[in-house]
Order: sequence, then C-alpha cells, then structure tokens
Amino acid sequence: MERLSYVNPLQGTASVYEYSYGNTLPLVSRPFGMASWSLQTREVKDGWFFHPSDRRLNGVRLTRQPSPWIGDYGQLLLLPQTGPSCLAPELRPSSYEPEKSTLRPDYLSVRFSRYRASLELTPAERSAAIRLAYEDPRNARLLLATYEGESSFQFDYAARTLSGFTRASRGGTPDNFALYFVIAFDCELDETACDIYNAEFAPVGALSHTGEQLSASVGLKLPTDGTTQAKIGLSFISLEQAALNMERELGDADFDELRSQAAAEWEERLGTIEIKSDEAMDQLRTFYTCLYRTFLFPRKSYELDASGRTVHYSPFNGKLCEGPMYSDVGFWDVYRTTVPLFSLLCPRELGEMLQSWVLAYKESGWMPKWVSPGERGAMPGTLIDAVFADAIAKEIDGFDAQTAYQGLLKHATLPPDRDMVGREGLDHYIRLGYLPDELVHHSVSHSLDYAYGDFCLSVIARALGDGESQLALSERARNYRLLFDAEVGFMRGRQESGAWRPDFNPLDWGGPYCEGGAWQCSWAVQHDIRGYAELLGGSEQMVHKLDELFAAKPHFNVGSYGMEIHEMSEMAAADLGQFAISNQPSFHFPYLFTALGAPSRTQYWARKTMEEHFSAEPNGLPGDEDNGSLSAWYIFGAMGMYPLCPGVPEYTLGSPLFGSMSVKLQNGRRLDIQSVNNSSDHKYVKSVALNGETHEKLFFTHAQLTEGAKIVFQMTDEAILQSYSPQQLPFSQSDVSDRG
Ligand SMILES: [Ca+2]
Repeated sequence: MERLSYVNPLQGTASVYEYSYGNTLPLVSRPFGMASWSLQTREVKDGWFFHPSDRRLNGVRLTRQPSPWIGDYGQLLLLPQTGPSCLAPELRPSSYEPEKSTLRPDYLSVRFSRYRASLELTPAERSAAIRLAYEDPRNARLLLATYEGESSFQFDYAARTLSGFTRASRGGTPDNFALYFVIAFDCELDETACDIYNAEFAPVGALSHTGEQLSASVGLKLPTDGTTQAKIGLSFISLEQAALNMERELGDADFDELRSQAAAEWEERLGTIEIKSDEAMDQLRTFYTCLYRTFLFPRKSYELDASGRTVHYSPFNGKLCEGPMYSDVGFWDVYRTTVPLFSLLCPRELGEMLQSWVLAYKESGWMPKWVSPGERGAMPGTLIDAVFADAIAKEIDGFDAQTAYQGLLKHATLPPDRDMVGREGLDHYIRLGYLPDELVHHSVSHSLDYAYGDFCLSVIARALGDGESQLALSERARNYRLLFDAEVGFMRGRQESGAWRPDFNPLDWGGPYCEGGAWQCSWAVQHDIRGYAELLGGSEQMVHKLDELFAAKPHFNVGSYGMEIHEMSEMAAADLGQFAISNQPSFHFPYLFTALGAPSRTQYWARKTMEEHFSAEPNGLPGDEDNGSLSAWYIFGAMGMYPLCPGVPEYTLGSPLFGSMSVKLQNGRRLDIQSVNNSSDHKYVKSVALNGETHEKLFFTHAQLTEGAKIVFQMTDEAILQSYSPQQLPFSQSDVSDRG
C-alpha cells in the first residue's frame, strides 16, 4: 500500500501575504529532518518565495523556514545552468512546467526549460542526493547562491567538492551561527568554468573566498550522456561535520537506492495510521497530506559526531553542546493539537523533543517560546507549560522532568530579565491576577494564557509531589475569572484600577486580544470550561452563547491592527460565524459543546469544518498551517476525538470521518477506531463502544487508548439530545471533585 501517493506537498501553498490557504511550503524532507527542500519561484526578501501558480523557477532551495512570518535561515539555492553566464537573481530564473514536475515528500524532479537541464533530489536527514541531467553536456554548470549575511565558498578540485557556509538568519542566532555545507560531485569539475562571485557578481577567484552574499558556479565535466550525481551534506557545527553527515547518511548508495530509503521511511510514518483504500479518495488524500505535515516539524537540529554522540550547535549560547535539539516550532501554536498527537503516534520522538527543550532552558536560562533556531519570542503566554504538562500527565519518557519543572516554575514566578523570554508583565499578574490593559498589549490573551499555564504547572507540581506549589498554582489558574465582565458577557481588558477598558465592542480585534477580538479570545479557559460556564449563567447559557458565536455574521473591525490582517480575511471567507478556524484561539470551539454536555453540536461543527474547509489542494487549508497544528486538528477530528485540555490526559469525543482506521502504537499495541453507518448525513454519534462495552463517557483517557483499544461509533442522521452527569463529561477544574 503506497500511502505516499496520497500526499500532495502543494497543500496550502497558494498563499500570499494578504491571504493564507496554509502559508505552507512544498517541503521535500525526511520526517522531522534537518534538511528541507522546496522550489523557489520568486525572488523576494520576505518568506513568500514559492507560489504554485508561478511558472518561473529560481531554483531548488534548501530551507529551514517554519513559516513566512518567521522567515528562513541557513538557506541556499541550487540552479543548474548552461549557456552564457547569468548571475543576477532577477535575470537567472528559468521557466518550468509545474504539471510535468514531481513534488513528493521523498523526491522532487524539475526541468529548467531555459537551461535545458533537470534536477532531481531525494532527502536524507541532514543531507540530500542530487541527480543532474543536461541535454548538452558542454558548458554545464551548477550555480549555488547564498542569501543575506556572510558566506564562504571553497573549491577542492582533487576531491571534486565545493564547500562553505552561510550565516543567513532572521534572528534568534548568535554571531557565530552558520549553516555549513559540502557538495561532492561524481564527475570531475571543469576548473575553467568554476568561479566564486561577490554580491555584485564580480568573479573573486576559483579557489576560496569569504564575503557577503556570495555565489559560486561549479563547471561540470559531464560524461556524454550529460548526467551526473552529487551529494550535499549539511551541518550547523562545522565543515567536517557536514562531510561526516553526508558520508554517514549517503555513503556510496546511488540515487535510486537513497530515494527508496526516503520513501520507505515516509511509508512507515504514514502507515502509523492505516485507513483502507476504499474510503473516499479526496478524504484519504487530505488525511495523509495532513499526516505528512504533522511529521515535518519540529526539525531536528542535532547531529551525531564521529563517535556517534548526539551533539548540537546551540543557537542559545553559540557553543557545541551535548544532547538533542529540535527547532522551528512555536509552543503557542503546537501545544493544542500537534504535541498531543505526538503523545499518541510517536511518544519516543516526543520524549527526545522534550529533552531538547529542557536543554534549551539550560543553555539559555529560560524555557523556549518560539524557536527558529534560537528564541524568537512570538505569541502570548508561555505555553510550553502545556507541552510538558501534557507529556507528564501521560507519562511520556525520555526527558528530565525535574529540570523542566524548574524552568517552567522560573517563568511563572520570576519576571523576565530580557526581551522575548518568560512572561511579560509577570509582576502585575502576580499582584493583580491579570495584566493591566493600559500597561501591557494583548492583556487579555496574555492573562488567560498565564492562568491556563498555571493550571498546567499545577498538574506537574502534583505529579512531582510539590504540594505547596500545586495549591498556589491551582489557585492562580482561576485568575481568568477576574477578566470576565458579566455586563458584556465576554472577557474584557481591565485596568490597574480594576475598571474595565472603555468602549467595548466584541467585533474589535487587537487591543487586549491577540489575533482576534472578544469573540475569539474569550474561551481560552480549556482547563475549567464548566467553571467558566458558571460565570456565563450555567452550561445551558454557555451553549447558547456558543450557538450565537457560530450563527453570528463573520464580521470584524480591524481595531488596533489598523488594517485587515489575514486571519480576519480568512474568518470572513470561512463563514463559520465568529469561529475562526484560521487561527489557534478558535481551534477548540467545536469541542466546547461536548464539555458542556451538548455533543451533537460538536459533531455538526467539527464535521462540517473538516468536510468543507480542508483538502489536499494548494488552497486546501483554512488559514496558517503553523507547523502541524492545523493538520493535527484535522487528524484528531478524523479520529473522532480532540485533546480539549492539553495537560489533562483525555480526548473529548467528536465525529469520526472514516469507517475504519487502525493506529499502530509504538508500544506494539493497536488502536482501532471504527464507525458504522457513517456518512456526511450520518455525522451524529448514537452510541460508542470501547472494547465491546458501551462507553457512556464523552471522553477517552490516554491510558484507555494506549493500552490498545477497539472503539466503535454507531452513527446516525439525527442529533441525539440527552443529559450527562459530571462523571461523563470531560475534565473541568471546578468540578473535579464531582467526578469521582
Ligand atoms: Ca496562527
């Protein structure tokens, strides 16, 4: 069964600055691989360098970009050329035929019409194999171009290699940061056609040079058939390590052999969830494309030294350090869906990721927030709190939980000593329980994320036996109550004096709210949904309020943003009311109904969103994909469950998409999820059986799933309305004592 054929790396790539269908790149990479490759079709200074409608190709780009909003680093461009020398970025692109090109996770193949040459590439973890074919073997060259910052090139004609480094970076890197590379060619190099060029494209010799934004042409002495192979090795540590990575991963294997290895690794990953091929083809393609996206990030940023020891260049202190490192990930984005999905599908790798973020704390003094490769500090809260709480609650192994707890407690109790780390305005939060609106931007979003973070820390405190902190943190987790204004029925900005921020309008974006307005940002209380419902007048009132949210017009006011930001445009286009599936703060909205005892509404909205707003096509995602987060939302939805409160080892029930799926757990057991009578019309759940017994609860525990389980959903076309006892409902902090 070839699941790779379902994957379309172009999913979500038809995005522009003003509108996101995913803001993804068509990445060719190993799962979590250090080296990712994309096509580059635009010469731009920003992150939107590929668009599927373009018919001009600048080259094949080594990229580490996690999102166009964060930007790239260590990037390089490869471009096969023939004919007269042409170096300027705006002059050198060639046309290509997208429909005759191949883009798969394990392989890419493109033909540069102008240069009558083609390039194939297959990725290994920290390296790649390349096959070049020129129609005319004379005057064939491969151009390597660097981007901003210092770079270096060095030819070794005896060894047939070009090596060097680039310091291209958009931030989060010490001065000594570099991506080192070596390219080794099968054919001899044509020394007379080799040159290194400076930023003005003047030749600076054919041996070695260091300077800003260099490029280099490699002349190739091709055999008469015009083809040759090359290998490229990469490292963040050194040139020697780049060569070692290349030799270790590629050795003497030929291109086709390496391609089958890459394909086999992807097949194994995608086969973690088996779905039979008789399901609807478009849903299979969407599902496996989303699954591919969840396995791209975070990226490995560690290497194995000559003795096989795991080491990494630390973007936090600029030193060579022991142990693993993963980067290109923001925890505000991925704590909700991606990381909980890893806890089910790949807990071993998750343990290693967590240990790497413990090391990030040791190397930088603070737990990471948004790393690419070093700290970029984006987004509210310190939601790595939820990442660790979820793992600890689920007993994931492989990381130092005590040190993690130390790092997490630090940002919950000590104000940050510099920008981009810790919790902004923490002293106010400790004093008042919230951030004063007149003093801190996005005060509501930050405060709610701090309160939920405190809940997550209380989970860890309990697990590690720190009773005193547990009590204090659980108390702080109730701080969300301080920002609820019963008068307007929403979370609202509050001033130091206690007065509400004036001129409330739930359609205004920004101000106290980050990337949303009161409609989107008032529900970040995952840990105490029924406690929050009390503030709204009870569960029934909260269900009504959510009904109102989904039924509302998708109107917005640009508010403090002063212009329309893309998340607003995508919410308006999705037309799911004020449910902005385009962005993380709304992800859990459909599942809130189930926590309130109204699961049929969850089933309706989750299913509608999956069926109408996701596909495998270039316009197939309803907003920024954000490093697996939107994809994992879809995967969980298709499984008929959702991690409503990371930090609590439970999955709230939804509406499964497929008749049958089987999850291969890393402990050797299987989780089978079946549904009977399932269709778009039969989206409602009539009953659930777990291992042959009626399952009355509206959630599964992590242990129930990982012990190996068979779940059968009986589906129907009618919404089932019934009442549920607190014991049947997903976790809420306020009524935990009622659950037994
Ligand atoms: Ca987002």
